Amino acid sequence: MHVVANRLQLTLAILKPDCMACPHIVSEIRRLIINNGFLFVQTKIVKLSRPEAEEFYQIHQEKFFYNRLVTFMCSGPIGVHVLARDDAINTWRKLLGPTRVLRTIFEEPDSIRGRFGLTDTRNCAHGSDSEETAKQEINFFFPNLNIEKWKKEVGQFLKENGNVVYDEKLCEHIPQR
Ligand code: IDP
Ligand code: MG
Repeated sequence: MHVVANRLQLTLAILKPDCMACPHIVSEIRRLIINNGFLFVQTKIVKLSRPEAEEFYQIHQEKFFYNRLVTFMCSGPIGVHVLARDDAINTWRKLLGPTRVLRTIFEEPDSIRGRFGLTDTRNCAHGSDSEETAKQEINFFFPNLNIEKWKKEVGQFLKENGNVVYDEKLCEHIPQR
């Protein structure tokens, strides 16, 4: 496992209800995340209430797709992951591929959305789009995670060649202190 300790960045990834309904797709995406050098910092599987989904996507409340997006996002369990890597935000969005699946399946067929997305709304997974939104989104799901403290402590630990082990059951990398 190689992680660039001094440029760690955190992002929020969500495996959406369409994806979570297919265990083999969940496994494949988790494998891709690990093979692309990310650490799973925190994981939880939750089902959002409608008000929670509305709050998470409030930035889109004026968009034509808002209602169907919120309905979809609270239709079943979602897998929520805080991921860490150097350049985590852009790297995860690049792996995901563009938002609109019906174009992405032609333009970036090897991306996650290209391979597994169903429609423009049911597009398999989410990724934060900036440091600012990553912070807000991580805080939305994991209010007790102190991002700066985590980066400092785990960054230092990794720089000193500290080892992390992936716990498949928890879907988290655990520092071996
Ligand atoms: P992103 O997820 O790639 O950041 P956003 O523009 O932030 O894309 O949109 C949030 C989510 O809203 C998308 O992931 C998708 O589920 C849904 N969405 C975005 N644009 C459309 C659209 O044109 N039609 C239907 N659903 C859309
Ligand atoms: Mg977005």
